Amino acid sequence: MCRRHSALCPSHTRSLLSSVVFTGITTEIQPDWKMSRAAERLRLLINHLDQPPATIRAAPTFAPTLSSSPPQRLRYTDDTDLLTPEQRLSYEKNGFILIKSLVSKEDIDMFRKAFEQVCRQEVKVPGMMVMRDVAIAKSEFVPDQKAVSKLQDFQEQPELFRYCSLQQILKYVECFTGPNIMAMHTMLINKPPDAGKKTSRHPMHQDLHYFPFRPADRIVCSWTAMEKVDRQNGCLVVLPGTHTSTLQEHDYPEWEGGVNKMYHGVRDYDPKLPRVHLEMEQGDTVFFHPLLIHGSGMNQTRGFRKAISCHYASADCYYIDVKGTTQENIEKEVKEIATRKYAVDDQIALKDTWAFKGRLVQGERTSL
Ligand SMILES: O=C(O)CCC(=O)C(=O)O
Repeated sequence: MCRRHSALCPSHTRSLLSSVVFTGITTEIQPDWKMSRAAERLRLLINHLDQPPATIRAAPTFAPTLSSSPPQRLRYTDDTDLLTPEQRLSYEKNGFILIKSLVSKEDIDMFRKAFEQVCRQEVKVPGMMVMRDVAIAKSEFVPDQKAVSKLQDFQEQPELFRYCSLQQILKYVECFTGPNIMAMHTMLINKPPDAGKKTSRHPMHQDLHYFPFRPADRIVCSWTAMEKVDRQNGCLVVLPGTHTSTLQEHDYPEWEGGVNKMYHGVRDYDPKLPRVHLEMEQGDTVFFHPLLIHGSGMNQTRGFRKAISCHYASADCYYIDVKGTTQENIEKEVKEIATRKYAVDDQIALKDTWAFKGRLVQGERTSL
């Protein structure tokens, strides 16, 4: 039986431990079943959490949820024998987890070279968007990477797309998505030195705003620092725990110096919420939930701050219609770009653009 669906699967601590710990039905355990050491540690840790356990119902996934299914504690992670109990609990609580030195310098050098080739316009990549910082694009035409703030949708560039298939990344992704994995959204972010207008900032947002597929808990972003990132060059900033909230309304922030295209921000969030600056070394990778509110600061250095990232979703996810939701504004914008750039029919729905660019990287393409 699969690791995710069944509350009966003895190897599935995500569901079984929950039933043990929170329903108190300890007699359900078969006497001959032995808890693994990791599971035992997890049980102890959960029992020692200082706050009272919030009852979280089994996330609606792909199989019909049994009405009698027990309340679940571990909602966001699967037991794949990779994450330690502490790591799982940290992701459950904070919505992100940082893994040191996950991608090698050699790989990063290759991604950098592929990026530079694109900037020199030596290759044309179908479907890829080459974006420019609003302040730099307006001021002058600068050839090469200085003009490029982001590559988006590089699934047809084999060297860059190799990032999305790295086994060491997928091993972690599987803990959040399960075994059938689609690479849905790819980016190489080349945050430029700020041109004095603060446009190199990325407003605080939830990535789910951009995605017409669910469930959110089966989506995860991996973001790898291609060089040292810190507060000076505009590292990621996250609001821990906000992944447990719902999708908020997003729009362009009213910034004096202008805002980059499609950089929507959460309209209202509590500015007093604790924030964490993720300072990282080259190759360090953070995995985070699509409802986690995050953004990045201004690049106050003279260098470019590079990161490569991919949003993965379980292939078992399903598309939703965003009509009548807070996501209508982004759908409108994406459709305008798609019709202008790729001459596609304006009847195209947001989900069609995603079905087109998603790529299977592990397992079976079951739904998306
Ligand atoms: O790399 C960054 O500066 C932020 C990227 C980000 O959050 C995004 O593009 O959604």
